[in-house]
Amino acid sequence: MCVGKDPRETKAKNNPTVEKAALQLKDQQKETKLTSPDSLDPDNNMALPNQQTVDYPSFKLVIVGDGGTGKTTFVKRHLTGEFEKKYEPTIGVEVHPLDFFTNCGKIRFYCWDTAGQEKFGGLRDGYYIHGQCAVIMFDVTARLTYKNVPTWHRDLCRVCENIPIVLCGNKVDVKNRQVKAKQVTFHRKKNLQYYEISAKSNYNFEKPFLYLARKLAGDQNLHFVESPALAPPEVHIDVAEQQKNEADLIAAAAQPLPDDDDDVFE
Ligand SMILES: Nc1nc2c(ncn2[C@@H]2O[C@H](COP(=O)(O)OP(=O)(O)OP(=O)(O)O)[C@@H](O)[C@H]2O)c(=O)[nH]1
Ligand SMILES: [Mg+2]
Repeated sequence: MCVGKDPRETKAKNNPTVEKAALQLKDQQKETKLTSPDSLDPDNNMALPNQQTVDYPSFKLVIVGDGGTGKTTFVKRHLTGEFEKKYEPTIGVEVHPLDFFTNCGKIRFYCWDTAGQEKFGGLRDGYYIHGQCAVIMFDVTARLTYKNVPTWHRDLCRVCENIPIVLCGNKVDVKNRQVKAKQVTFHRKKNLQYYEISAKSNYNFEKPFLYLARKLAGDQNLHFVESPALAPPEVHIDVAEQQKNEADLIAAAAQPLPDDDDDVFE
């Protein structure tokens, strides 16, 4: 459920523009049956007006999360082959088309890379309108960015109901992480997919896109037939360490959810 106690929610609920857009989205989603690759709608482009549109299925992917968690870096691995060492906060939103080749044909994600920092947030809710899938990113080396995940999720779901969402814990290449794999439980409460990723080492880069493509196509067997051209890894991940993290995640999934009232993280 996406209803929360965040004060911003009340503000947006009273905002007729956002409300209207959300209703329109609901209608649109009812009409568009994304149940099989055949029904992927090639005209359903979510590019900016001055952006090239394409004659293969394309989807608006909204990427949110605190400032500095690595959203822009993640998107740019695919796009430019460059890793941004210097942190330059995104202002408002940047839209990047990312193409993937699947056994069902080509698919494009228009990645709406939003600004995490409050002061650069711009239209925020407005950027979410007509979002068809989403990535919520946090930084495993910064506890606060995980604590803020529920707020990002609530804000997003207020505008985009029932879209597939992937939670990504980025920067798993860093040795002393603050958010351990087994402490990540939010996705289980809200039925999201979770991946540990490292934009810097390309670790699991494709996983979020593959998950979303499968959901949107309604085909669990969809797979990528070509790897996207990525920049060479900047660092190499400690494979043994990460295998342990993945094992911890699986073990944690078998445990009952912590009995905290929605989203408290110590
Ligand atoms: N170690 C490590 N650093 C990373 C990784 N991904 C991003 N960074 C660094 O994190 C910093 C922030 O990255 P950005 O991609 O600009 O963060 P953002 O989420 O787009 O930030 P906003 O635009 O403010 O919302 C940069 O200095 C990146 O070099 C990663 O996987 N590992
Ligand atoms: Mg950015």
